[in-house]
Amino acid sequence: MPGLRAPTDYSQEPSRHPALLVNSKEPFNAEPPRSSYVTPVEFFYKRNHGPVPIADDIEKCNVSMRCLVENPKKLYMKDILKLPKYVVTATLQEDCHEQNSKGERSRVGHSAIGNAVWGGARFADVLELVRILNFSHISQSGGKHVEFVSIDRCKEENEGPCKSSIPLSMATNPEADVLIAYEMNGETLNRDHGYPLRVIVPGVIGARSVKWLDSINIIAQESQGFFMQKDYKMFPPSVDWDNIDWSTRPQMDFPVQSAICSLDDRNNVKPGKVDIAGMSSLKMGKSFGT
Ligand SMILES: Nc1nc2c(c(=O)[nH]1)N[C@H]1C(S)=C(S)[C@@H](COP(=O)(O)O)O[C@H]1N2
Ligand SMILES: [Mo]
Repeated sequence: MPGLRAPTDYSQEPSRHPALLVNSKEPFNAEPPRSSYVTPVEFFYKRNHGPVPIADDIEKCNVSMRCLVENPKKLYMKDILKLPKYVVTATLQEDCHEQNSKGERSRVGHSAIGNAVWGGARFADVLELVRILNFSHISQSGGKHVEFVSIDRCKEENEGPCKSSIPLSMATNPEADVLIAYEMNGETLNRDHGYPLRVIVPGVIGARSVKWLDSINIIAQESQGFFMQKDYKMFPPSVDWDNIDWSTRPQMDFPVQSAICSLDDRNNVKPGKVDIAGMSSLKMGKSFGT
């Protein structure tokens, strides 16, 4: 995308809060310390698969919409800002068992989970710009899935972009609140979280909320990207790296998550009444209570 570039090394990474629990420095992968109901941006978990892209010229940045659409279109920032703005409080969480190539879970703290107030345009409105109507299951040219393609260079994609898709029926459903977001907690999205534009898919694993969005493809089948086909899938315990069958359905559902946030793991308590606070996240990803 003109105006946005993907560095090949980690020399131009943004600065990060020292309280983050770091799993990996390059690419940067960190979990939040315990905080509040709405996770402050600096504490929000960060999950990158390559160096963080740099936007040099925001006016030139655009997202191309193509493939099975009758009228391919380039969407500039100003076009997206013209659409009605929606503000959605949604939980984002990593797939519950993200693993590295050795099959080890990358987890040091509670979990890579956070709740933020995302601001942006609704995908259902964006798709209407290419004449795909709300509540469509299939576009006129036979598109059934919406693929999001980023600009960053991911190791798993052999230095190519991150790709994921969601069904067209979800993207065109205004009530699903799928966003093309430019704000997080009332501030302009920062570099780690996808500046200038990212997707937010409430209630679906974080991997589908593609950051540093470069293009949107309307396609007949699910995205063939690594993160859809060769990662982020749920298997029963009998499956191991030798007998794994990758042809199963990509994981979309939000794993139910709950945690006790206070007391802390090592608190001593006196006999009697104690207050305990915690959180749980539900299927739709829009509620996250304490
Ligand atoms: N372009 C791009 N989008 C991406 C990723 C990435 O590495 N590159 N990581 C995904 C994963 S696995 C998760 S869990 C979320 C994390 O979003 P966050 O870093 O804003 O918390 O972004 C998703 N979108
Ligand atoms: Mo993730």
